[in-house]
Amino acid sequence: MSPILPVAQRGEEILKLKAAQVADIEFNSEWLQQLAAAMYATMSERSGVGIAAPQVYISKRLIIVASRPNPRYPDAPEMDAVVMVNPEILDFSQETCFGEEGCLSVPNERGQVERAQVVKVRYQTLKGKVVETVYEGFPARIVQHEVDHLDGILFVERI
Ligand code: K2U
Ligand code: ZN
Repeated sequence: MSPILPVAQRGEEILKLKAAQVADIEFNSEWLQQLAAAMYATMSERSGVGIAAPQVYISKRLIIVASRPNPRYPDAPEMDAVVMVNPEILDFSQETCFGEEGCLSVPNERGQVERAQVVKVRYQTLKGKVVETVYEGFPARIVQHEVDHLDGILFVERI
Protein backbone atom coordinates (compact mmCIF):
# COMPACT_ATOMS: atom_id res chain seq x y z
CA MET A 1 0.00 0.00 0.00
CA SER A 2 1.61 3.27 -1.14
CA PRO A 3 1.14 6.43 0.91
CA ILE A 4 -0.91 9.34 -0.44
CA LEU A 5 1.55 12.23 -0.30
CA PRO A 6 0.80 15.90 0.40
CA VAL A 7 0.72 17.99 -2.80
CA ALA A 8 2.55 21.33 -2.96
CA GLN A 9 0.34 24.29 -3.83
CA ARG A 10 0.96 27.29 -6.10
CA GLY A 11 3.26 29.80 -4.42
CA GLU A 12 5.39 27.19 -2.63
CA GLU A 13 9.07 27.50 -3.53
CA ILE A 14 9.53 23.80 -4.34
CA LEU A 15 7.33 24.28 -7.44
CA LYS A 16 9.57 27.07 -8.73
CA LEU A 17 12.86 25.16 -8.68
CA LYS A 18 14.53 23.43 -11.60
CA ALA A 19 14.47 19.84 -10.37
CA ALA A 20 17.67 17.79 -10.15
CA GLN A 21 18.52 14.88 -12.44
CA VAL A 22 17.98 11.45 -10.92
CA ALA A 23 21.49 10.06 -10.36
CA ASP A 24 22.65 6.72 -11.81
CA ILE A 25 23.00 5.25 -8.32
CA GLU A 26 19.26 5.79 -7.73
CA PHE A 27 18.15 3.61 -10.62
CA ASN A 28 16.88 0.12 -9.74
CA SER A 29 16.62 1.29 -6.12
CA GLU A 30 13.83 0.57 -3.66
CA TRP A 31 13.74 4.34 -3.04
CA LEU A 32 12.91 5.32 -6.62
CA GLN A 33 10.37 2.50 -6.94
CA GLN A 34 8.61 3.59 -3.76
CA LEU A 35 8.62 7.25 -4.81
CA ALA A 36 7.03 6.37 -8.16
CA ALA A 37 4.42 4.18 -6.44
CA ALA A 38 3.54 6.92 -3.95
CA MET A 39 3.30 9.48 -6.79
CA TYR A 40 0.99 7.15 -8.70
CA ALA A 41 -1.21 6.59 -5.63
CA THR A 42 -1.37 10.34 -4.98
CA MET A 43 -2.19 11.13 -8.63
CA SER A 44 -4.89 8.43 -8.76
CA GLU A 45 -6.49 9.53 -5.51
CA ARG A 46 -6.92 12.99 -7.03
CA SER A 47 -8.09 11.68 -10.41
CA GLY A 48 -5.07 13.15 -12.11
CA VAL A 49 -3.72 12.15 -15.50
CA GLY A 50 -0.17 13.05 -14.60
CA ILE A 51 2.07 14.12 -11.72
CA ALA A 52 5.64 15.41 -11.25
CA ALA A 53 7.93 14.71 -8.26
CA PRO A 54 8.23 18.37 -7.24
CA GLN A 55 4.47 18.34 -6.64
CA VAL A 56 5.07 15.92 -3.77
CA TYR A 57 8.05 17.97 -2.49
CA ILE A 58 10.78 15.89 -4.19
CA SER A 59 12.83 18.15 -6.48
CA LYS A 60 13.93 15.39 -8.86
CA ARG A 61 13.25 14.87 -12.57
CA LEU A 62 10.63 12.14 -12.35
CA ILE A 63 7.10 12.29 -13.83
CA ILE A 64 4.16 9.98 -14.44
CA VAL A 65 1.95 10.30 -17.56
CA ALA A 66 -1.37 8.46 -17.44
CA SER A 67 -3.84 9.67 -20.04
CA ARG A 68 -7.38 8.33 -19.84
CA PRO A 69 -10.76 9.58 -21.05
CA ASN A 70 -12.13 12.30 -18.79
CA PRO A 71 -14.94 14.89 -18.91
CA ARG A 72 -12.74 17.45 -20.64
CA TYR A 73 -11.09 14.98 -23.03
CA PRO A 74 -13.67 12.23 -23.58
CA ASP A 75 -11.72 10.81 -26.51
CA ALA A 76 -8.35 10.87 -24.74
CA PRO A 77 -6.55 7.54 -25.19
CA GLU A 78 -6.53 5.08 -22.33
CA MET A 79 -2.80 4.43 -21.73
CA ASP A 80 -0.81 2.45 -19.19
CA ALA A 81 0.80 4.90 -16.79
CA VAL A 82 4.35 5.68 -17.91
CA VAL A 83 7.03 6.57 -15.34
CA MET A 84 9.60 8.85 -17.00
CA VAL A 85 12.94 9.51 -15.26
CA ASN A 86 15.04 12.44 -16.49
CA PRO A 87 12.59 13.13 -19.35
CA GLU A 88 13.82 15.39 -22.16
CA ILE A 89 11.59 16.74 -24.91
CA LEU A 90 13.81 16.35 -28.00
CA ASP A 91 11.38 17.83 -30.47
CA PHE A 92 8.21 19.97 -30.40
CA SER A 93 6.03 19.93 -33.53
CA GLN A 94 5.53 23.24 -35.30
CA GLU A 95 1.81 22.49 -35.11
CA THR A 96 0.24 23.55 -31.82
CA CYS A 97 -3.22 23.11 -30.30
CA PHE A 98 -5.18 24.71 -27.48
CA GLY A 99 -6.66 22.59 -24.71
CA GLU A 100 -8.01 22.98 -21.23
CA GLU A 101 -5.61 22.22 -18.40
CA GLY A 102 -5.86 21.95 -14.68
CA CYS A 103 -3.23 21.18 -12.05
CA LEU A 104 -3.13 19.32 -8.75
CA SER A 105 -1.08 22.25 -7.43
CA VAL A 106 -3.50 24.92 -8.65
CA PRO A 107 -6.94 23.82 -7.44
CA ASN A 108 -10.12 25.41 -8.80
CA GLU A 109 -8.37 26.88 -11.83
CA ARG A 110 -8.69 25.75 -15.44
CA GLY A 111 -7.43 27.41 -18.56
CA GLN A 112 -6.77 27.03 -22.26
CA VAL A 113 -3.09 26.39 -22.90
CA GLU A 114 -1.32 26.25 -26.27
CA ARG A 115 0.94 23.21 -26.57
CA ALA A 116 2.79 21.43 -29.38
CA GLN A 117 0.51 18.82 -30.96
CA VAL A 118 3.36 16.27 -31.13
CA VAL A 119 6.46 15.83 -28.95
CA LYS A 120 9.40 13.44 -29.13
CA VAL A 121 10.53 12.49 -25.61
CA ARG A 122 13.65 10.70 -24.38
CA TYR A 123 13.50 9.34 -20.82
CA GLN A 124 14.82 6.53 -18.65
CA THR A 125 12.74 3.82 -17.03
CA LEU A 126 13.04 3.08 -13.31
CA LYS A 127 15.64 0.50 -14.29
CA GLY A 128 17.64 3.08 -16.24
CA LYS A 129 16.78 1.90 -19.75
CA VAL A 130 16.77 4.79 -22.25
CA VAL A 131 13.52 5.08 -24.24
CA GLU A 132 12.58 7.49 -27.04
CA THR A 133 8.86 7.86 -27.84
CA VAL A 134 6.58 10.19 -29.79
CA TYR A 135 3.32 11.39 -28.22
CA GLU A 136 0.53 13.42 -29.79
CA GLY A 137 -2.69 15.06 -28.63
CA PHE A 138 -3.68 14.80 -24.99
CA PRO A 139 -0.77 12.55 -23.90
CA ALA A 140 1.63 15.03 -25.54
CA ARG A 141 -0.09 17.82 -23.56
CA ILE A 142 0.40 15.94 -20.28
CA VAL A 143 4.10 15.34 -21.05
CA GLN A 144 4.61 19.06 -21.67
CA HIS A 145 2.64 20.00 -18.53
CA GLU A 146 4.69 17.61 -16.36
CA VAL A 147 8.09 18.52 -17.82
CA ASP A 148 7.17 22.15 -17.14
CA HIS A 149 6.80 21.21 -13.46
CA LEU A 150 10.41 19.91 -13.51
CA ASP A 151 11.49 23.34 -14.75
CA GLY A 152 9.46 25.24 -12.17
CA ILE A 153 6.73 26.31 -14.60
CA LEU A 154 2.97 26.11 -13.86
CA PHE A 155 0.36 26.03 -16.64
CA VAL A 156 -1.13 29.33 -15.41
CA GLU A 157 2.12 31.03 -16.49
CA ARG A 158 1.41 29.93 -20.06
CA ILE A 159 -2.07 31.41 -20.30
O1 K2U B 1 0.46 17.84 -13.17
C1 K2U B 1 -0.65 17.90 -12.67
O2 K2U B 1 -1.00 18.77 -11.86
C2 K2U B 1 -1.66 16.89 -13.08
C3 K2U B 1 -2.69 17.45 -14.02
C4 K2U B 1 -2.23 16.99 -15.37
C5 K2U B 1 -2.85 17.61 -16.58
C6 K2U B 1 -2.02 17.88 -17.68
C7 K2U B 1 -2.52 18.44 -18.83
C8 K2U B 1 -3.87 18.73 -18.93
C9 K2U B 1 -4.69 18.46 -17.85
C10 K2U B 1 -4.19 17.91 -16.68
C11 K2U B 1 -4.01 16.87 -13.46
O3 K2U B 1 -4.32 15.71 -14.09
S1 K2U B 1 -5.31 18.02 -13.27
C12 K2U B 1 -6.81 17.14 -13.41
C13 K2U B 1 -7.29 17.07 -14.85
C14 K2U B 1 -7.49 15.86 -15.47
C15 K2U B 1 -7.92 15.82 -16.80
C16 K2U B 1 -8.13 17.02 -17.51
C17 K2U B 1 -7.91 18.23 -16.86
C18 K2U B 1 -7.50 18.27 -15.53
ZN1 ZN C 1 0.29 20.38 -12.80
